[in-house]
Amino acid sequence: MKKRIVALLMCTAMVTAMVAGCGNSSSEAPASDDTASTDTASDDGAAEGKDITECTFAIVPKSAGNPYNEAEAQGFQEAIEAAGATCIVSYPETATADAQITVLQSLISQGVDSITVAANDENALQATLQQAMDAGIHVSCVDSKTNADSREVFVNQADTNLIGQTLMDAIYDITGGEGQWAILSATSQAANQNAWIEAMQSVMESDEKYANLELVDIVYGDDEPQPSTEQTQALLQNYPDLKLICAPTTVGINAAAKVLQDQGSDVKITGLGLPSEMEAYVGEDNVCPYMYLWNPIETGELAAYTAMALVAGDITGAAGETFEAGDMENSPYTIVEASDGGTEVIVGDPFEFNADNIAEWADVF
Ligand code: RAM
Repeated sequence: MKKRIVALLMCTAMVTAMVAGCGNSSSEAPASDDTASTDTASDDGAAEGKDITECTFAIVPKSAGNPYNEAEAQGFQEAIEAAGATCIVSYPETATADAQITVLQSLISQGVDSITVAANDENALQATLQQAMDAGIHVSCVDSKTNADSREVFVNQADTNLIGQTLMDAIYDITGGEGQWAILSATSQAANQNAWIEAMQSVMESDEKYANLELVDIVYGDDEPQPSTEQTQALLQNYPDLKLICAPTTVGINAAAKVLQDQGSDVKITGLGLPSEMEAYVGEDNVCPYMYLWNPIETGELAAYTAMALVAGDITGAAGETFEAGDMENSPYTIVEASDGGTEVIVGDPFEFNADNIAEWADVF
């Protein structure tokens, strides 16, 4: 994980195979089963691409007002604009599928060339995203995926099972391997949090080592500070023997840490947090001994390179394909099979933030 996004030097020439212009509108785009589609894969498997400098790339984050989403959108926008293409950042009004559908419909009618979405629901966007793909718009996911039928590829911030294992190791370590703990999640429909929670649960069930840890509750703060605060207070009230809360959401961990610190509670918190929001709470003797995340700016950046590679026809989203991502640390990236039958590209590994490094990262994101 790099500390700063160095100037995005990707030149447009790197994205090859440019023939057709961009700006398909739904009215002029062929249906998906139309053999004349501009993006039909050729015999050798490569797609016929477009000149990305004439194309518009949209990103639809989960919600507005969440600094994590803003950092991700920032990375996306910087990479798209550095390549000479046009970027639209469209935040839904709330962290719901319905609000995202409204935004997606608008992007489809504007005739954008590519939509990258952080889905608020794994299945509820399917019909709308299918409509986008039928209109010749490339669809990919970042942060939180749709089902395999509603995307060409998913840009996953870190391997799902590795996140589950990493968080369980932290929970085991901080609790001393025994006692009650609870999860404070984002929305109940969030595909990314649900996948991480499932991964944590399977780690717990697969090893006797975790037998003395009791997961007493999973609550949802909707990725909003106030509900997350209230859910934390309720956990403390309902479970007097609680030892730890794990919040796999930057909004949740921040709200919970504040409650624990304000109450002088002995309950510890860990999970996924932004260093800029958690600096005051992280440290061995603090409410959050340590926590994890990745670089959300880089996640957005890789999502941009992925979308551009799809539109340029450099990739189709199939497992085994490789593409360049400017000066990103792990470039070139390879698309792999995802556990849901679709494909994904993984940005990197989760990174531990602790007393030793929190201050330097707090300035970055
Ligand atoms: C919150 C959001 C986002 C997630 C991070 C870790 O900001 O739910 O989707 O990836 O937490």
